[in-house]
Amino acid sequence: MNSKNIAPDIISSSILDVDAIRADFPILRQKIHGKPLVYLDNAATAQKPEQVIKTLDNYYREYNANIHRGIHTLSQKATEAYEGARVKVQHFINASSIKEIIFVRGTTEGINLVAQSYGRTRLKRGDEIIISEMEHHSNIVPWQLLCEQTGAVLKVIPMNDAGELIMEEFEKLLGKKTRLVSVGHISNALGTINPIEKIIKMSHAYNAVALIDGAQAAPHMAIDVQALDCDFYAFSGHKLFGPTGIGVVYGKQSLLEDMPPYQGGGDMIKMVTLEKTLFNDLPYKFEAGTPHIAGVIGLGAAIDYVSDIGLENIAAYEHGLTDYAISAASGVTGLKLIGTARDKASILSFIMDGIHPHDIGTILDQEGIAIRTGHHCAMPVMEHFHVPATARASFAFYNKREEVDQLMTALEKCKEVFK
Ligand code: 7TS
Repeated sequence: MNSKNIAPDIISSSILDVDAIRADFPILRQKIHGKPLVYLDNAATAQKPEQVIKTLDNYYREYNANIHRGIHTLSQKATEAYEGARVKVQHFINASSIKEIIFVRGTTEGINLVAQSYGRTRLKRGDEIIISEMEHHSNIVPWQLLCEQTGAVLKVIPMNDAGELIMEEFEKLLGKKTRLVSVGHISNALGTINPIEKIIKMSHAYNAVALIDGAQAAPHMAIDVQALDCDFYAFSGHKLFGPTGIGVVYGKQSLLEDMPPYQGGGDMIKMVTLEKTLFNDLPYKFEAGTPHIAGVIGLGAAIDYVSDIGLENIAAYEHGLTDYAISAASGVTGLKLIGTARDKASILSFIMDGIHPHDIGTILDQEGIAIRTGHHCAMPVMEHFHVPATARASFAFYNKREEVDQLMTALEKCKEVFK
């Protein structure tokens, strides 16, 4: 089919066979308060396809065993599956080696690992760390803790009222003392896609390392850590249609080699005497104790699932869906979008005249529609826009335009209730 003559929104709505995709997600078949579930809280956590659920079930039924230590068949099978998932992650983000893929609990633990292992040994009093005004708390608090521990100073890139980073201000913050820059790829509270290529380049020009919080990006766009040239990249499995309690922090091998372990325990050692320990090689040096084996294997299955659909297709489809939702929301009088960046992904944060976001959430729930309301663990964003909370609808590739329409109808109903 020659797509050149077809309107872009028709192309984007037909990129994916969404009905077939939805059939893979058993949870989406249920009713809430007698209405079909409309799940629009994907930025908090995404639903799991049958392929992931079956992989977890199969692991526990067929080859549950501890890894890296057993000579028996089950342990070898579990180890193979666990390390196989590491290779899947490596390809998924195009890392140059499996040594650069560290399994952690999630984005939060990934950032804390870098703050404590890299930051605590490298930073000293007066050094500067730069984050942005739109960060999730998990990309703020670990740096505040590090500053308290080392005497380093935290600087913040401000944003404009559209929810875009002010790059001229970032340029001004960079200097000889900048050691580390840590920014979100996509804001969970606003949906802004940040110009991270530029941010990474500018950071490197000042010899600072750059960490990217990819929690909201990994489910929505293809990530290539080598092309980005970021030093660290963290994301969570549960937002990527995988299990909770598992995530990844990527780090450049040259940096990870020189970093001390984050935690001590089994599996991260080569040899222990009561006087001294010889640490294991990468990536095991950073994976102390029995890891979330099922989680890692399930994450591998989730990566297979999204890779089969294709991240480019997902991004194009969701782009169309987000544009459709933004345009539909503009037809709801009294609704104000929070976050109107030109480059925006899958998230619609909003407030409504005279209705508290929590009331919106409650009424929508009665209609079977799940959204999140609150500060979204990004209180500085709320402060910027002088609101205590927003209502937030966040989309995944299994969401349809009909669901956006249902959301808008339910918002009109909210207005009726509070008239
Ligand atoms: N960074 C961003 C940008 C996030 O959106 C989140 C979670 C995290 C870090 C932390 O991820 P975790 O998996 O370690 O918890 N964001 C959300 C949210 O928007 N609603 O619930 C969790």
